Amino acid sequence: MSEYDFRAIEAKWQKIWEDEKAFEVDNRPDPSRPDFYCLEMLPYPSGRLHMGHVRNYTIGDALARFKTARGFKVLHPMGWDSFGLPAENAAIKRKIHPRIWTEDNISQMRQQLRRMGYSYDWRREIAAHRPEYYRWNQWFFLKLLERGLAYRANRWVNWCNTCQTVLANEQVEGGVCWRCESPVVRKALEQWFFRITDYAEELDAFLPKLTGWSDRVRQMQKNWIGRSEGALVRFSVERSAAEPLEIFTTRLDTIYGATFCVLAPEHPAVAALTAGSPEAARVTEFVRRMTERNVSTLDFETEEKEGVFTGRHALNPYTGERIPIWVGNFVLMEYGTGAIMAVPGNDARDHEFALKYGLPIRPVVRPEDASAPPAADGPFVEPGILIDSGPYTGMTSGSAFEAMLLSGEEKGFARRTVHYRIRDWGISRQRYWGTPIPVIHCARCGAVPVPEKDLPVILPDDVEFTGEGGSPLARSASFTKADCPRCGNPARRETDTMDTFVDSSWYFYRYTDPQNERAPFDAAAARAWFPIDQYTGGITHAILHLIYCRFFTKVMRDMGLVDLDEPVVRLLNQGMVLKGGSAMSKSKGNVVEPDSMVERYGADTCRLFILFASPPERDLEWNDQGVEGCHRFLERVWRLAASAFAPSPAPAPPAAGSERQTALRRKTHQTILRVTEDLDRRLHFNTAIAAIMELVNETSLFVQAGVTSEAERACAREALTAIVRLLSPFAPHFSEEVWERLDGKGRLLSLAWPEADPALAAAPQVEVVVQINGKLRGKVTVGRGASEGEVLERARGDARLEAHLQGKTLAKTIFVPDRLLNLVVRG
Ligand code: ANZ
Ligand code: ZN
Repeated sequence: MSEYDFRAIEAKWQKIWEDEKAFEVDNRPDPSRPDFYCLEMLPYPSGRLHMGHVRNYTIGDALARFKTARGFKVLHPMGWDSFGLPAENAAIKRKIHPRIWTEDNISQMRQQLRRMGYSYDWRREIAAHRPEYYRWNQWFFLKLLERGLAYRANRWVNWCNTCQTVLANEQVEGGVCWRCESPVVRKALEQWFFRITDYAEELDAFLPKLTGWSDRVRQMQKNWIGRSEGALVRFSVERSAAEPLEIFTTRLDTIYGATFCVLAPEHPAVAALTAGSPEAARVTEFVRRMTERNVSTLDFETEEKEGVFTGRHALNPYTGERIPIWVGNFVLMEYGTGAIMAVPGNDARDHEFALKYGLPIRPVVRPEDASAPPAADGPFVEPGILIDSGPYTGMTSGSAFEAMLLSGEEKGFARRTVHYRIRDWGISRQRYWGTPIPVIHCARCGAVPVPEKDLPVILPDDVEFTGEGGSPLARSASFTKADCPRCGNPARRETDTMDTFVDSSWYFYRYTDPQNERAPFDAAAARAWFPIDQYTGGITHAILHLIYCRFFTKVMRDMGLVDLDEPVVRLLNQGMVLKGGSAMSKSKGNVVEPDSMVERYGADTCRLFILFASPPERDLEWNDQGVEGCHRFLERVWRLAASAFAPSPAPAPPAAGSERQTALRRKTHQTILRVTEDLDRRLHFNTAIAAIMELVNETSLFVQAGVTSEAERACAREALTAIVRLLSPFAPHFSEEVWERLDGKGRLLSLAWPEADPALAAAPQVEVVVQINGKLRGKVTVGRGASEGEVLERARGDARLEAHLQGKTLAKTIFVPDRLLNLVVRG
């Protein structure tokens, strides 16, 4: 008997799959095979596959293989999210060009993925850093510009003076630059934005339709979009011809309690309000201090509230009351109108501010339940019943809001509005390793888009990576020198590159038509595969990546490129891989390298363990004994199969066999049913694998007890073939090898999924005697092992038995499983 030589077996099958182009699919619709788009989030090519990747891709691969066996035509592609900072840092540290570093990493990781036996159609591979790909990012940028969805504006960024560069929030660690540790400052920069806010309403409204997404992710997106219904109210400024101040509130019902107004430090009215007044110097100083404060430590919820009085007053349009106007750090210019009315009697932040500066506090809403004890600390902030609110006193918050709005609308100082917390998407990065934004700045014509025929704008090679002095692109003469496409005068090329989230917002469309040179993809190709039936990836992308994807799809729909509203039907966010209770990480020193696992146990063992150890959405604790156990399990199946390796034609199992034969056949067919259901409905790989393990146990016992007759051999073989076929999505090399040895010909891959015979799977029936007060009254037929409750229910459903029970109360039951139910009744 040969050993389970996983090294030879895995290499052999990987070569065969490659030679036979086993996973290549075309785009032609096939009426006999429905299509299934199985997608996993593409990795950043760091150079090394980690267990998180392995988990993500094993889940996707098991599903892709299962669906293929179930008769679907499956698209299962892979690519590289290959732009981004690490390549640039490597260039600075090791003096390797980012492209070379990236390409090396890609070939290493592609090799690692192949070793795992994943069923990708590698002809469809894409990589974001290649001009064939990123030219289409540039093309999309031009289209968004045409549609008014891309624009340039001045915005605050995190800036490091030493490195002369913009830092992402993650690059600011404790208020200092992650690289040089000098303090991070705020700086206003001209940057490019995508107007995702135009789609805020739709992005929010479609969330309930994403029924194949978890509630958790939908809630995270909902919070991020942050829809709030409220009102805009105009407060005129006392002794001023200037425009009234417009404030945004979600609690118009509290307006009788507004005792002051607060403007954001950046509010454009601040300067005019204070000009020439004695407060001007203090206010200017405060505004300067606030706008320069360190953004990274800015957390508006916890930051100590600070402000200054402007010296001016506003008039409450509902009450005519005169209230002071302040400037405060807890009001954000980016939200609402950048101005609020403060109701310290009913709002926590306003309350804190009023206490600090001795401003009046006047509650105007009380709890509906008047007997409820007053809140011990702070104001009552919930909706309730109005007090001290003129004609609105006594109304509920809800009806007061509506009544006040109506009156304000009639008089022209209030209107209904909806605000969204989501901000436009800032896509500018002052970096080299990204898609160049296709714009040329001309002294005469301004920012001029690069004409479509001149795409791609290619990243230049003559750059130096020092890590200092801003973007390396800005120092490349060959790159920055350009003629204005409009007037032909010498001009300067834009040196910002795009956020890498742009690359990943539409890559899955490119997989459907990866070589297209005339368009990002052909509409018919996308139509053949979309929407994505299953998308698997980490929860860390629950917000940004998945919102940007949805936004891009909606824009593409409005451009007429695709005809769907949402790209992803079912979303699975797999849990993390932990060791010793915490996520595997270099700093924790608890990393298990996929390569060493594959070396030691083989890819199939690794895959099996990962799927078996935990349901996909949960975190998975790495466990060496568990891996060992999965390996022994495969060895056990191998030995079991080896006893039947002689490739003789499998005899048909007998129609009616001995009890022992029937029991094994039942288990076989039950397992097929169970595994199929677990994978079809819920992606419960772990319970599916557990069921296969049980079948292996029963089959071993059956074989150990001796297989002597042809009929017994047939039953054992039926069980064994089921085991091998059911295991194939999880341990594909192993299964193919065993199958080849059992069958002598053919590929498991080209075989349909096994079908269970429901009659064979059904539990055998037994007759249970039903007595009432000790007298035999009838019999019911139930599945063997039926519970007392099931038998009783069946008895009640029998008209003759029920006649004996009617109007009586059941005092006691005596139940002997599979035999007898005695009912003691009274009355
Ligand atoms: C008066 C009021 C009374 C408010 C009350 C709340 C409670 P959401 O629900 O998150 O949208 N606000 C408006 N613009 C702001 C800004 N730019 N910076 C900081 N706060 C701002 O929050 C809306 C509420 O947040 C608004 O309703 C406003 O305070 C404040 F008992 O107005 B409210
Ligand atoms: Zn020009």
